[in-house]
Amino acid sequence: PSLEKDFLPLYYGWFLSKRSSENLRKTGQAFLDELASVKVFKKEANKHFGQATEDPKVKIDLTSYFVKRPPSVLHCTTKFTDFGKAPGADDYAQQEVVKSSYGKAFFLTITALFITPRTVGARVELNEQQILLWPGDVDVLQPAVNLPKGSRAHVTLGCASGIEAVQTGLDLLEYVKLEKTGNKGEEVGEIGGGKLLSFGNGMWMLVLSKKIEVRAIFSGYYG
Ligand code: ACK
Repeated sequence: PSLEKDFLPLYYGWFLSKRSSENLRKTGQAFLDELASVKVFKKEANKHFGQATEDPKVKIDLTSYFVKRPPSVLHCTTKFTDFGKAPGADDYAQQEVVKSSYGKAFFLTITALFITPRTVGARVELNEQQILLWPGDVDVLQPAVNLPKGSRAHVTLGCASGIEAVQTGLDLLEYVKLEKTGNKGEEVGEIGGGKLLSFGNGMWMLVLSKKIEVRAIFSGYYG
């Protein structure tokens, strides 16, 4: 037994395989491209995505709007431990399930893609085994909105200029909060891949008709 404290990572999470990362990036890209050409989106986008316009000849470019993209393989954060400084970091790291799962392979299920004026991400549906690795203190929207365990599970695909990646999970919690209060979104129609829902305020979600399975390794990121 070491006398020294374990050196904790910046965050724990599932790190997608290179191939799954590439595929999910492409799917996200296709979503942005197609959304940008949807008439109702174009009409409303002006308000929320700055550069957009109603002029059908002007193409909305969501790819350049979400200018900050994860540099390497994509991931789904479980616990942000901030090298041990974050609240609950030690408790999380010391769990038997966290230690025994470290370095193990998983399949994650992606059920939807979403955007807000701040972020674009993929919604992850955790199974019973994966929920065991989910921290108890992260599905919270201030002030005091507690949402079901795993609600925040996501993969960040991009952020608008000046926005940090932590925002993607908070944006997803915002969707879950709306769903909980009975706002299931307005069905806009079918686009490639699934059903497009509008929640207002620049919040758009594509519910995938065929869920996407991605391969991922549970591990820590040390930066
Ligand atoms: O996209 P993400 O889930 O959001 O992955 C990145 C990763 O950690 C490295 O920055 C997430 N992250 C950053 N700060 C926090 C935080 N305070 N709480 C939860 N997740 C965070 C970020």
